[in-house]
Amino acid sequence: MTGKAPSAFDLDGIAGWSAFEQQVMADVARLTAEYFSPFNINITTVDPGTAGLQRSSSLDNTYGTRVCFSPIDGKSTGIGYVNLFRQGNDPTNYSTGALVDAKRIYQLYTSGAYGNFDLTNAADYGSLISSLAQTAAHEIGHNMGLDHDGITSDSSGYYGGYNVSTKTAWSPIMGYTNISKTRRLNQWSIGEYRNATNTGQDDLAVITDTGSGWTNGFGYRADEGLGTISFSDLTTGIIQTSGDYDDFAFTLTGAGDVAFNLASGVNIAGLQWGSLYYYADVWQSVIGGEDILLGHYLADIDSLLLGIEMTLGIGDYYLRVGGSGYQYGSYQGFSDYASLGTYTIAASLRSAAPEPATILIIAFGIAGMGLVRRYRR
Ligand SMILES: [Ca+2]
Ligand SMILES: [Ca+2]
Ligand SMILES: [Ca+2]
Ligand SMILES: [Zn+2]
Repeated sequence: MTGKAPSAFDLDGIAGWSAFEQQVMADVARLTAEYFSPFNINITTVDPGTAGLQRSSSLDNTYGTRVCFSPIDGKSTGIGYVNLFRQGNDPTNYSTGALVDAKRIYQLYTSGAYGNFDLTNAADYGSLISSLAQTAAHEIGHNMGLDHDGITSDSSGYYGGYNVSTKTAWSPIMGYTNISKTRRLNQWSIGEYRNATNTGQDDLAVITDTGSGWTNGFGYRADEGLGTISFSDLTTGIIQTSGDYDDFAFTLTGAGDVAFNLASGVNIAGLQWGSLYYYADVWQSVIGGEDILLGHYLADIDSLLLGIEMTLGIGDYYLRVGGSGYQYGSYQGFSDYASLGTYTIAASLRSAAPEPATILIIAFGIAGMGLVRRYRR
C-alpha cells in the first residue's frame, strides 16, 4: 500500500463506534447509494477486494473506488482524485480514491458556527447525513472526472445552492457542502442554474459515458419496464433518466376508493432526502382509444411526499411516476434534468360499492303477501 492509510471512522473522539456513530454510518451509506441509484453502480460497505476495485485495462469491466471517512488536513471536508477510471486505477494507493472528513463535517454541525443544530431533531440530523453523503458523492464525482459547480458571484468556485421552499434547498452535488437545515435535494447538474460557472459539463453524460476506451463506462441502471401496482405491499421504482417515467397498471373489478402515498429518496429519521422531485398521474386505459388523464399531481416540495385519493369505477388504470422540475425558470427553481432516484408507492383500495343489500322477508303465510325491508349497512 502507498499513500497515507486512513484512520477509523470517528465523530466523537472516543475509540469504538457509539450507537449514534453506527446509525450515521448506516444512514450515510443509504443516502450515498441513493445519489447513484440511477446508474449501473453499486454502493457497498463490503470491501470488493483489489480486483473488484482495480481497472487494470480499458477492457476490465469490474472496478470501483473507495471512499474513506477519515481526517484529511483539518481544512478540507473531502478530497477526490480526478479522473480515476479513465486511466486505470490503483486501489493499493490510498492517494487515489476519495476521502471524506466526517469528523470535521460533524464539528461544523455541532460547533454552532453555522447555526444551532440539534442532532436529536430529525431535520437537523438528516441535514448532517445529507452533508456527509453529498460529500461522498461529490468526491466520487471527482473520481469520475466531474468538475466543480460554482456561481459567478462567488470566487470560491463552489455553489451551495438555494432554498426552493422553507424546508427544502436545492444544491448541485459538485458544489460545496452547504451546512443548512434545508438541504433536502442534492442533484447532479448540467450548470443550468442562473450564473453557473460550469455550464459545459453534463454530469449525467460524463458519469454514464460508455464509449469505447477509457470512458467512465458506467451506464444507467436498467429501467423497470412496465409494472403493476401492489395493494398489499410497497411498490418501488427508480427514475433513471431525465425523460424517464414509470407506469404501474391496476384494474378495478368494482368501483372503489384508491389511495396512493408516494415518497422519494431515502427516509432518514422519518423525513425524505435525495435527488428526486416528482409528479404522479392517474390514467384510465382506453382500449382502442386515447387514454384519459384523470389527475396530475406534484409532490409536496417541503416533504417530498405525495398523497392521492380518488374514487374510480370499474376499469383499467395506471399510475405514472416521473421526475419533475420545480418552478424552473424562476430564480429559485430547477429543471427535471437530475430529478432522479428511487421512490415508493403505498397503495390501498377500499371498495366504494355498497355491500349487498340484505333483504328480509317476513312471510305472513299467505302467498303473495309480505313485508320486504331493505337494510343497507
Ligand atoms: Ca467513536
Ligand atoms: Ca477489475
Ligand atoms: Ca424507471
Ligand atoms: Zn470538490
